[in-house]
Amino acid sequence: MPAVEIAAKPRALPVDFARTALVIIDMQRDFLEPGGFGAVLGNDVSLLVKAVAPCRRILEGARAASLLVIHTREGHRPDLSDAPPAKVQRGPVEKRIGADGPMGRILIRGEAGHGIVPALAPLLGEPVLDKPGKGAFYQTDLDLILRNRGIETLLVCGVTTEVCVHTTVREANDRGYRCLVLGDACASYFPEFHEVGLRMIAAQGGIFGWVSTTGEVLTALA
Ligand code: TIU
Repeated sequence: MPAVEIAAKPRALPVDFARTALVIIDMQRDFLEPGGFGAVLGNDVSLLVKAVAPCRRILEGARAASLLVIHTREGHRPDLSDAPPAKVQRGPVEKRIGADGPMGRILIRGEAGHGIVPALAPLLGEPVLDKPGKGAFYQTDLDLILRNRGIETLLVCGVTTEVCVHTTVREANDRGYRCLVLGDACASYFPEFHEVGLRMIAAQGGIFGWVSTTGEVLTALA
């Protein structure tokens, strides 16, 4: 498939969709629903819910175009053996990773809160990566999966913009992938961090990648 130009900041990006994957970061109930980890920390989760519909639109578009779709989830083993003590031992004991929350143990694999929100549920055959860190490359086989498929460009969306999306984009950029971040399909508990996070990606000639929208990508896919 020839390259198609997608309007983006700081400039349009030519994309070969045959070598492009959609990566949806951590759209988990723990972050998005009342009673999850994010809400327990005192965050307004409605700020994140705004990203669900754009994520759904780009997910449907990617599936229709047979793009590789990858879902990630942040979380840990029930025995916390993969959770660094420095990550666990923060904040009040009752709000830490592994503590009991309204949707099961916080950020523990297999618990209800760890699951992806129903609107974005993975289909059979779509890789779901469980990651112990903020970045999707750290201690996962994401790079191997992408290289085996000849992927060179990532469409990235999910939550939160300045934490797991940013960390993943920085990791991907250093590994040679072009990252096109879909700004409207990302969100943060801190709107100002979301805005500045997107600006940071596109600054300095696109220091970490490109920033666009679901609408621009869907137009290019059509
Ligand atoms: N997925 C992700 O961003 N994990 C976080 O912990 N984000 C926060 O903003 N806390």
